[in-house]
Amino acid sequence: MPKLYVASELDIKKGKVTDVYFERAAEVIRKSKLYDASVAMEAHAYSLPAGYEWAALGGIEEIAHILEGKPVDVYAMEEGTIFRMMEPIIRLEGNYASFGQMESAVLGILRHSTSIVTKAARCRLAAGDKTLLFFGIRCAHPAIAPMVDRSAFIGGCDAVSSVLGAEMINEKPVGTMPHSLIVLFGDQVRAWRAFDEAMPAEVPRIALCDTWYDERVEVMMAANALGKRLYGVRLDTPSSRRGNMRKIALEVRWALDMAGYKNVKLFVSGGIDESDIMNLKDIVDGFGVGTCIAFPPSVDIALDIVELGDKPVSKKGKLPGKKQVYRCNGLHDIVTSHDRIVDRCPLCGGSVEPLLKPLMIQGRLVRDIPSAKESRKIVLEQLERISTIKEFRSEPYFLY
Ligand code: PCP
Repeated sequence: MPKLYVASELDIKKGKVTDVYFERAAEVIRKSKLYDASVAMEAHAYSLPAGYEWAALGGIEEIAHILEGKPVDVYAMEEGTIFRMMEPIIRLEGNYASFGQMESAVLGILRHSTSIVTKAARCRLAAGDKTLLFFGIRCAHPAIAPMVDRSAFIGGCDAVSSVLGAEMINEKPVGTMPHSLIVLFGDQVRAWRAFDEAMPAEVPRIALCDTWYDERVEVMMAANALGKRLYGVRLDTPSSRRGNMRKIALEVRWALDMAGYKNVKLFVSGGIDESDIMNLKDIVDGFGVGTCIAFPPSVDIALDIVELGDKPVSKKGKLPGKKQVYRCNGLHDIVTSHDRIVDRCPLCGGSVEPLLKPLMIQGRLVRDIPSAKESRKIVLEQLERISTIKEFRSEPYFLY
């Protein structure tokens, strides 16, 4: 019987999704009777992908879920928090034997979600106030599509196209129409009209205008066919025909405006990345983005022991000791020892707040898990502040 190669929630919670060396380490610990190895482990990214000065945290809700019930204390930044390289983003404390085997799953969740949240946030920053829709589940295995959707939404996409993904974050899915519908009708005007007749009023009429003819020609055909009911047009011009997408978009916009269709929105999709968003955002109203968010550069997060018993330790290349990160309103971050209280930002004198806060004590949640919408708001507020900072420091300030 064919099957899906996916792990169940139970497999993950039981620590079966692990590297074999963690299983072997657990066996050695058992046989050596190293039962009381109490540790603190911190997750951090000691470098970020090229061109990144920050990343945005994802995966905290899922990590809380898989660690629930284990004798472990967890301190974490809020999901959606923008962080810099070398900052601890989450700390696990407890007996190594009780959670060490979860490292692969914890990092897998953190890295995958954070990489997507971060890329979506970069696209959001590039798009400014233009609409950013996530069309990316066709790039991901369906078993994890809702995670990909949720991360893209938290990062700042306005909506996701996926039915289940939207349902799981209490949002409405958003989309236009596929080329297959137009090809089935064999006539774009018949397809647009049929869509208009069949769909309830709340579904915006966004005509896909690139199937057979020149974009400008199809856009005017759609405007003439649907008139005032036409909400927008989408151009998904194949790469083989894209001499200059900016000029195509400009010409389409001009033609619509000239014909009295200033209100008709213009959306573009297909192979759109941050640079395309920057290049087109003054002309178009929105973007449908898939692959570049669903397959982002990987934010390399590691989990390291920083305290053994009550002694600071670490492997070389990492800073030993439990840490805290304080942030001021100017988005300066101060990394210091976890037990040092910092009241003021040493860089600007502003008041500061600790970012690592208790999430679980002995496997029990001690704070509310924000909704995807709330985490998204956290991202957007920080992006707003980032956009006003002239020179963003990519490293935190270290206060020993
Ligand atoms: C668009 C495009 C990609 C989707 C959106 C995301 O789909 O061709 O498949 O783009 P990206 O991953 O390149 O960013 P549609 O035009 O709806 O696809 P179809 O031709 O299947 O109708």
